[in-house]
Amino acid sequence: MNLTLFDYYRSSASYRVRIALNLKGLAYHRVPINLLESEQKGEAYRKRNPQGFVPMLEADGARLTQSLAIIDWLDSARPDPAFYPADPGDRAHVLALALAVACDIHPLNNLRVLKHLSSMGIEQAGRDDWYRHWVREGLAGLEALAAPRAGRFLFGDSVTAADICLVPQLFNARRFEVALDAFPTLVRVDAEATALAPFAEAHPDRVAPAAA
Ligand SMILES: N[C@@H](CCC(=O)N[C@@H](CS)C(=O)NCC(=O)O)C(=O)O
Repeated sequence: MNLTLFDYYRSSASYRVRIALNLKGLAYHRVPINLLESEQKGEAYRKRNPQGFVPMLEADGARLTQSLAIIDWLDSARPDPAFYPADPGDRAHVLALALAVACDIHPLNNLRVLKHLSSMGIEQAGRDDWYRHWVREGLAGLEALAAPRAGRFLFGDSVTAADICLVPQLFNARRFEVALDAFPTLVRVDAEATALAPFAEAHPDRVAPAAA
């Protein structure tokens, strides 16, 4: 497979896809897109991804967007190790955990949202408060949903798509100094997962551009 990932080192949606590629043992070429310079909104990049977001994966010429769709495609193309349990009910639970991050937390705190708050005159302290509020509220829901069925990982003892979404979200939460004491299951699972090579090798510090 010829794989090219267009990403940004600190983008958590990109971080998810790097983890997923590593878990599948797939080699890929990275093309960094600088979000701070708005490269994702430029004409050249929008020709590849009209939504103007990272990540985007080119796979043998096909252009794949949306991190969870890319992760799902990877799981179909390379089923081992599976990102979802086989049982339909368990699968729905894991997908719900992943979506709790990808749909309920992440979009509220995206760069374009924070920039818009800024353009509405909301100062840094207000933007930080916004960020922390939605992360705390989202993580509280995720902790409550995950804890009863968590094992070594968010669901049972194997890595799933839920862990792939959790780790980048906690990286972001720490970056914005959100206290995580109230989320013991999430913090414990994050420590388990980040100790694994496919997660460690996808970490923003490992893929950061030299000058960052
Ligand atoms: N739902 C999309 C979200 C993609 C997304 O929001 N990416 C962010 C970086 S994490 C981005 O490109 N932001 C650019 C912007 O906000 O202008 C996914 O999961 O791939």
